[in-house]
Amino acid sequence: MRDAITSLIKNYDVAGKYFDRTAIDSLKSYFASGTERVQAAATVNGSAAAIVKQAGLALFDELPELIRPGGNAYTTRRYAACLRDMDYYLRYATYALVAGNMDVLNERVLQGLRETYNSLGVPIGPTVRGIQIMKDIVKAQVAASGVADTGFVDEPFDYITRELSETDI
Ligand SMILES: CCC1=C(C)/C(=C/C2=NC(=C\c3[nH]c(/C=C4\NC(=O)[C@H](C)[C@H]4CC)c(C)c3CCC(=O)O)/C(CCC(=O)O)=C2C)NC1=O
Repeated sequence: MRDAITSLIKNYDVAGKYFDRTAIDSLKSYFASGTERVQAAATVNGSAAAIVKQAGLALFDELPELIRPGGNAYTTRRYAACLRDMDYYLRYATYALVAGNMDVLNERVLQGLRETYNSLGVPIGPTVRGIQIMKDIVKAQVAASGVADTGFVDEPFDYITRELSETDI
């Protein structure tokens, strides 16, 4: 599992090079954005359960067929599995935000996920929609906590979306 710094060091070490201008700029931006990334994680940590619940309600409101007979989230067990998956995405998104690197998502979340979903009939489109709804809720909360530019919050949610759907968003 890598973060912004270890991945940079790895790349430069492989080439046997000192940090150049590009590396220094990316280190500067990683440290400059550090406080805001930690603030975003703290905001999510304080209200993760509520974020997942709110996103789930919004998703099922938008796509009620998911929780009707025949829907993939129909039955208490599958409804709970769906919300649990949303919670995984949220938690790992905060790790990736703090790391400033998406590696943790590849390693812990995305490996084999499409295949699992396909074999269980978990629909990708609605899952991705749920992830995007969570992104919007998180961004609003992070903004409310005083972070002026919440653009960086998009990255892990969009990354999961892209990797899961393998299509442009
Ligand atoms: C930490 C990394 C990690 C991830 C990401 C993960 C996902 C994951 N979700 C699963 C199931 C599931 N995932 C869903 C999710 C949904 N169904 C819908 O209709 C919605 C669109 C969506 C919620 C947004 C459902 C309903 C199941 C149960 C499917 C079944 O058993 O029939 C399964 C199959 C095993 C199980 O039920 O626990 C896995 C492995 N597991 C992991 O360890």
